[in-house]
Amino acid sequence: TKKPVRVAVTGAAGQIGYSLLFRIASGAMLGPDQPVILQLLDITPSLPALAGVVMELDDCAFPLLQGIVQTDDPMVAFKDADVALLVGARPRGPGMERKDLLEANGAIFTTQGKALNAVASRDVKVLVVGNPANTNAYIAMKNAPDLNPANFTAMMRLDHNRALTQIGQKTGNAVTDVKKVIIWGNHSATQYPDIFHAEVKGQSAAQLINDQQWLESEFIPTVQQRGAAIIKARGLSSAASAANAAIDHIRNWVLGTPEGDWVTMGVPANGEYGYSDLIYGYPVTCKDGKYTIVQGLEVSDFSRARMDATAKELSEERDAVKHLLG
Ligand code: NAX
Repeated sequence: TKKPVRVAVTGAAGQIGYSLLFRIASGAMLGPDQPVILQLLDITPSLPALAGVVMELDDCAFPLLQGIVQTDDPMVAFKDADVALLVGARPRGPGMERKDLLEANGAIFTTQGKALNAVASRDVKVLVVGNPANTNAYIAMKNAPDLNPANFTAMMRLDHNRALTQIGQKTGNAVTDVKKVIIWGNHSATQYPDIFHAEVKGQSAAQLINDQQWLESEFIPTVQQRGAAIIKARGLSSAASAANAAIDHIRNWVLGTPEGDWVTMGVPANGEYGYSDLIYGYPVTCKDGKYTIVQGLEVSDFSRARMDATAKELSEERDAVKHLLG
């Protein structure tokens, strides 16, 4: 039997946590033969609620779940962690400016980056879900100088999955027929969902759809604003779909992407497509537990303007948190 994988999850008592933990424990993330130990972190006032979630995990009697840690101390939660899902974050409160949100979350991700640096597995795979996800991942990465920066990623997969479904529905095809979409840049309303490399049943999606009006006035804004539409409809932010995207992100990173397709991950930019010193959404393929950015794709002027705009927002976020970097 395989050695258990230690999976740390922060914000474990929250909404996304409630959808995420049960699927990790069931084997949906790391495979049906991979035992796991859950190392759950939340803030002190949320520990009673976390205890309730742990009671429910116990009551599932998951065969793969070999242990559960509950704590309000990141040094305990991240101890020897192989995978760290950083979900917990400070939500934007009434009257809170973007700057205040960056500041409040900056403090959380500084502490968590330092704790990962001190106690996590040297190969820990980190996925930041808590918003602003890309900049939070950047802060954690900068506060973990002993870990490989490439192991810090931000979640763009929900946006990627949203785009797959929009294209499938528009063309009347199954989501499995749609491949190679890209969400460039930031997990925010400036993200650029790109269909120009996408394929539907092997055919160019852009040529098949051939509708610039739909692209600019429907597809791009629908994907960009989907989070807000869900809050409006549900009164709460996306949770089950966000948890599903986190599962997809880690599963592909660990177990690989299928031949002939790629996924979007927010990863450190080192000059690819002209961007650097940011956590930027790129198309990646994964093999043997490592991702590779897909290089050399042709970029039109239409795409470049949008890729630059989202990079500009990311560099402004980065500059606003410069004082928090290790
Ligand atoms: P909830 O407010 O339901 O849960 C957040 C949990 O985090 C709470 O239990 C809270 O006590 C905990 N928490 C707060 N500060 C913490 C800290 N310092 N250490 C550990 N735990 C802490 O939010 P939920 O709906 O679960 O969303 C979590 C985060 O995901 C939010 O920042 C949200 O904006 C973000 N999202 C990111 C998405 C993405 O695609 N990247 C999509 C969905 C979601 O909006």
